[in-house]
Amino acid sequence: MKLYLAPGACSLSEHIALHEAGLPFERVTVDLRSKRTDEGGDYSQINPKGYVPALVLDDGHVLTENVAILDWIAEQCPRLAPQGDRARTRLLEMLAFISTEIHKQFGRTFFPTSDAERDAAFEKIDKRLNYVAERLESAYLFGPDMSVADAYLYVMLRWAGGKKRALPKALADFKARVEARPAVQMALQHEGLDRD
Ligand SMILES: N[C@@H](CCC(=O)N[C@@H](CS)C(=O)NCC(=O)O)C(=O)O
Repeated sequence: MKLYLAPGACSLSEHIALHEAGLPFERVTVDLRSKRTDEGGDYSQINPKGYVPALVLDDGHVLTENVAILDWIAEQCPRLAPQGDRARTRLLEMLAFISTEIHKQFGRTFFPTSDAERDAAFEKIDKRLNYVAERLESAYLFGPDMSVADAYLYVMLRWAGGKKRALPKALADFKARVEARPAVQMALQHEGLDRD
């Protein structure tokens, strides 16, 4: 299995989740501007969408989209999925929320066409992170155990930190808790982010 990633990008979620799952995989780094991989290949041939992440399975199938890949990893390693009634639906609900309501807004802060657009995006991000903070009752999103959704949320909080956004205490504590995990440290180290 090969994970195509860019350091610090949303693909860090899958990188963390794969380490948490203990699944064997190779990392391939993609230069998002040139679309070349560190193996010397053309990434557009792997994922014609041109963005990371992509996960190439051992049978050659290519998985794309954070929601789908994280859900697939949780299927391989059920302890990274929530348990109980409607667990799969709850997981997809949270992954979709992070993807479409938080991740996408960050895109507008990285490449804003105006200050007003950037400010509007931060306003939405802050509101949505407050919503997550309020529903975080336990150590992780779905209780005392880490799930793939926590890996995705962690990456969003890392980005918020990079943008010097103040986090609600519950999320600042959550970020520190996730960051302390050996799998997360390993992923950060492999992406050269452990000294950030
Ligand atoms: N819908 C995609 C979006 C992925 C995405 O936004 N990837 C960014 C990095 S965080 C990227 O590769 N951007 C480069 C590009 O779009 O060319 C998903 O959820 O997987």
